[in-house]
Amino acid sequence: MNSLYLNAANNQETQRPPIWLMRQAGRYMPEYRAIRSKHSFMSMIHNPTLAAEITLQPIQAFGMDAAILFSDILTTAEALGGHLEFHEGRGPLFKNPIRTAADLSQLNAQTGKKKLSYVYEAAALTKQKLTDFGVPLIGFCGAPFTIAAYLVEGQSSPDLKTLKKLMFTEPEVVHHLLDLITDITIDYANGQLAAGVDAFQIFDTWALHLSWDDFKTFSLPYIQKIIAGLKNPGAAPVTVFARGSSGLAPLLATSGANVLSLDWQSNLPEIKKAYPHLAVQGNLDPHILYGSKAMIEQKVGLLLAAMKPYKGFIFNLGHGIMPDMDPETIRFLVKLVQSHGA
Ligand code: 1CP
Repeated sequence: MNSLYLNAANNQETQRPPIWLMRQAGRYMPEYRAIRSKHSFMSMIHNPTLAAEITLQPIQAFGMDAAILFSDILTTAEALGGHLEFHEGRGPLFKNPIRTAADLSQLNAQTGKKKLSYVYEAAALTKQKLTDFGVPLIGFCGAPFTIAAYLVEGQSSPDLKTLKKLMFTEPEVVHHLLDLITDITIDYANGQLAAGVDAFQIFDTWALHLSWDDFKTFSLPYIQKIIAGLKNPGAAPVTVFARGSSGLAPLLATSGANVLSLDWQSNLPEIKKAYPHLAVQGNLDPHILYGSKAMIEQKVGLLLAAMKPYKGFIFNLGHGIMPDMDPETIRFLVKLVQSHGA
């Protein structure tokens, strides 16, 4: 197996940095849109055969050094009892937002755990199909705070006002919700690892709204609990991603994760220097990919040069590929990084 990604994630020397890209399977690919035109997003993630096929699409087309399972972070929220729908152009929608102590009774972690086997089937099938390509498979989940944000807000929110009101009026309700999410997520992470994923990533996309203190109260302990709850610690490297990570990096470094996945505001070499025992992943601003080839070469060159002295670097974007990006640009980027040091 191509071990560049796993070696870098385990903070070992690699001949060149591995590259994979958040949202590498998705709407920017015509192959994805061809399947999507016939199925709803939810039916795609619930179908292990389609999920495996879509996971492989970017590997077949561009040859990234790792695959990430085609799924979504909201699977746990749905299994817990959230009535999840995706509406074209609007993103996720929960028809039963959780905003009071009474609402919590709609959620059940124990029955929820039994509803996620479709993801483990998708992971196992994908692993089988990946043998021909020889790249590792990354499994993932949402961090409890980010999942709570969707369950409380009921949809994507610019400021998490409803959740924040609840945090500062009835914190015990929020902690109860975070406990339920953490419980199901520990089971979920172990289920994916048992199905064969080689690495695991925790996405705390909405942590950027939290102050330092509130991240310590409402997010970090739950991420720590998930990582501490892995049955086979150290067997598969764990990455933690947060937006707003330049400020939160010192706290993320205490999460128990092996890899810090950082957004483009972070000074990657400085963070690597501060936490030499951890690997870092990131952190090209994805908008740069709208620029000319010369611009992309310049910006990628700067990042590669800045990280050259360090082991344990995984090239990625600071956030996901946008749906309107040109697949040829993605091909160009992957080749550019893979020819580095050759
Ligand atoms: O309409 C469509 O075809 C669906 C678009 C889509 C895709 C391709 C969604 C809906 N999710 C995904 C796949 C996905 N989501 C992956 C697959 C692997 C890969 O990266 O290739 C992963 C890892 C995610 C994770 C995810 N989902 C996050 C965390 C990472 C991030 O982008 O910050 C979040 C916040 C979600 C929620 C979600 N799912 C889909 C959308 C449009 C959203 C975001 C909505 C919002 O802004 O709140």
